Amino acid sequence: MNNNPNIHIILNNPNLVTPFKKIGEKVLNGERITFDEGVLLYQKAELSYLGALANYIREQKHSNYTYFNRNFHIEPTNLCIYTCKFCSYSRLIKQKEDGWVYSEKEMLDIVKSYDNQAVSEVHLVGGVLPHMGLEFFTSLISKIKAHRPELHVKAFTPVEYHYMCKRAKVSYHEALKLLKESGLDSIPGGGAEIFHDEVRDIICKDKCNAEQWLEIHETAHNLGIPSNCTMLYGHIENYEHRVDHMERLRQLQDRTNGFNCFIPLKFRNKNNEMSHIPESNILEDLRTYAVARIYLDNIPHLKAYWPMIGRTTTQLLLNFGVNDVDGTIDDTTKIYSMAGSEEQRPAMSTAELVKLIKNVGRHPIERDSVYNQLTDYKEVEPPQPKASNNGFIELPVIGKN
Ligand code: V47
Ligand code: SF4
Repeated sequence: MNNNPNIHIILNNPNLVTPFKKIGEKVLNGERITFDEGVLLYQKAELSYLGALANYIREQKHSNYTYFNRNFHIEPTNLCIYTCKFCSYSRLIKQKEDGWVYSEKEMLDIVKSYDNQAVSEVHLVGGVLPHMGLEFFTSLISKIKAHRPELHVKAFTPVEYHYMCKRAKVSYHEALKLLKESGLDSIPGGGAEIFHDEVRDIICKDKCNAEQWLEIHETAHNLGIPSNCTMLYGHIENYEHRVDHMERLRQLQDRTNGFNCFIPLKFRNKNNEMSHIPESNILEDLRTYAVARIYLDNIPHLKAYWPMIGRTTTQLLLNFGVNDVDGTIDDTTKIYSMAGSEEQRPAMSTAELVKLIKNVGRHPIERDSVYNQLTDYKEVEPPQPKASNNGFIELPVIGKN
């Protein structure tokens, strides 16, 4: 089912100017657009045109399917030695009273608290602290796997990997090999922000740089560890910076084919050092996702992280290239506050998420972490949530790396 105006109607519009006709033809022919064309799309393309192109690509690649998985998050700590200006979640070491640092046992207890739930993935990521190094995390991951071998461990970002390698005086290859042997299955997309130095030097100067981020993902891909990638947009960056960011990801993907999905992350401005910067509006959000779908022709999936972007925008984005809406869980105990999130209650059960997807005419599929289909919810009734806390469901957290 195609929810957008037919791409041919858009492309046959006599008012469509030559560069956009050419880009449209490239998309129809499965050809790649250039850097300049990416920038032009951001600057000048009509939203309906972008939506038609992005939706065409989405449906060519994934038909009407919309994926989600059942996962939970663990953050070892919200203290961090780094000082990214956009980070509204972690606390500086000097503000320790607001922070937490979990022990290995506490984190294993969190894993065990999901023993009776049909979750398929744990997403493990947090701030960077000196004592949480390579040894600490290899031990933690191997104990998680010993307890629940089939649970997919998606863990850490190049920010943490770079720091732990430096401290342990080992290469990226050695560390990732060791972590893989301990049970690491994949790497989430965080820490990418905006690669270009003009932006990175201002918003997150002290953590791993673009080259290190890309090298760590390339090393992981070469070891058979798949990963995701992100872009933090809507702050001080311009369109050239965004396309440069996607260009670097596209080039790496050409070499390794190791990225599963791209996740544009809308900058939220509450409780951080960039609060004076207004947030992007919804039109800019739709535009950003659509251009990403068109530009990143070699990355299979485009994900909307619904707890941050919001439910309604997520539904709209399903017509602007998005085919994945991240995770859900059906039972929980606590709610984190997530400064600046669109959602007052950023948590959804499987049943709610299935409904959200079906309400905009899409076909919900529960997937595992590497996009194998687990359950087709077109006909199947989703499980009803076990409301352990007045119906509230634990929300995934953001702001790490
Ligand atoms: O790298 C931090 C972002 C990222 C803010 O791979 C912010 O499946 C908006 O990468 N406003 C971490 N964004 C989260 C992340 C992620 C999330 C969900 C799924 C996956 C995946 C990855 O969060 C950080 C940073 O770019 N972030 N602060 C903020 N104020
Ligand atoms: Fe630390 Fe990550 Fe926050 Fe930066 S974004 S301060 S690396 S937790």
